[in-house]
Amino acid sequence: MFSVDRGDFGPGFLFGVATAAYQIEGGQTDGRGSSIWDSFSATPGNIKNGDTGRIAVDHYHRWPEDLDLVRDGGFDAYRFSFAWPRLLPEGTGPVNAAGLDFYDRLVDGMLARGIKPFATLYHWDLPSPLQDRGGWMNRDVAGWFAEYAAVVAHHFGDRLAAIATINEPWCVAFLSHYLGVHAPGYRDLRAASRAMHHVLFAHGTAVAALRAEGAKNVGIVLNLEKSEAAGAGAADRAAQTHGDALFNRWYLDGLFKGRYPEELTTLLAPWLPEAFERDMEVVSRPLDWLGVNYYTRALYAADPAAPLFGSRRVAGPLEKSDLGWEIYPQGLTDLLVRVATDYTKLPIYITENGMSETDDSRRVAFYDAHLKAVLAARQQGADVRGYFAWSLLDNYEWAEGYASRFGLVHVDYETQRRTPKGSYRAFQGLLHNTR
Ligand code: IFM
Repeated sequence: MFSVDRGDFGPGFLFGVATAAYQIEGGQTDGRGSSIWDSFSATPGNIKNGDTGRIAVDHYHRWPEDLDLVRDGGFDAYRFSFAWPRLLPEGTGPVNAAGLDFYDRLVDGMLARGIKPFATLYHWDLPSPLQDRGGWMNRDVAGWFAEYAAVVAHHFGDRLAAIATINEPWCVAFLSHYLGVHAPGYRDLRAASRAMHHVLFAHGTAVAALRAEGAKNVGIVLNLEKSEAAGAGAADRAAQTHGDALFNRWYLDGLFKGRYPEELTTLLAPWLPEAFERDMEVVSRPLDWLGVNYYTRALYAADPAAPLFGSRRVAGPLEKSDLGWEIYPQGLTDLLVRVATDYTKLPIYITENGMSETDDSRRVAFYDAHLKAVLAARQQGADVRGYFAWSLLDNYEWAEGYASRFGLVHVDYETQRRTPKGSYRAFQGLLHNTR
């Protein structure tokens, strides 16, 4: 049970749940092409227990039951992603009719249940043929992505409540091309620098392609962290500034100020694409909304031996999720107020917030505290219009495989049986106002 009331959020505030295609669909049939996650997860050593998304939670076949859960939970909206390789198996060119059919059924299934579809175009499953051509390192990705965006907008646009271009560009670029933790698993500064720019250039290019097809309510989803200095000294404060630039400001400044933080353009100068400045008008095309995914804070300490800026993330003292992420609701309030004050007056949606945990009573407490943090941010002027819990179901947590459970609904991976947890019931109570 939560301590907040639905009425506290005012009329029109949307509550939803979120998922992503590769993490739940499975269904690698019916003409779906290969994605970078198929080969990355098939490569020994990349993923805990060697888990893959080949079957995932079989949402491809079980979507009616899953949408019933969204409806019965009382949620207004469902955030899902289209799988690019299901729609365009080669990444560009021929469209897979069975893929269109699947998403027709899914989107119509939401509408039939009174659920607003919040779509994401790219939640990390790049078609493998495009990776063969350099993927996010190749500037041409902007054109490939715009072609795919236009297909989606043309076919589904009038049925979608909102469209986000990219989910978590930091992960697409840095986590995947510098830290090597996600597909395609590069550990290369030039690869990362190029991906950091191309992901935002592709976003801006797709915004125009979406609008040209009549799409409304176009946005992007950023993962933001509350960055703080580990100690009070100047060196740790500088470390925090650099960490914040890499994680938050590259994306916020690029999108809303049309320039990247100078400390990064200087540091990455040898590796960034030539004349990237010319693209900044495209990168910063006006949007209709901003999505914020929030999980934790980052604590930075100075360490001359640390790569790039001599800035290292260190473990903090706060209570943690089972992934070791500190639980810090105040950080969500602070971030939202910062975004609204320093960057944009656009409507903000919390597009993801949640906790990997097997003890569900801790998850209920997590959500309760973060819902209060959203209310506090609204009171301080942040125009937050909705909140999506991550995630509807336990699912494929990327490099963590199936070991990590974020769901409001438990999934038995042997039988695919779905069982609502207490956290699902807590949302149900809030949204049906029955607590
Ligand atoms: O599961 C992921 C999701 O795909 C993107 N945002 C963070 C979640 C939890 O790690």
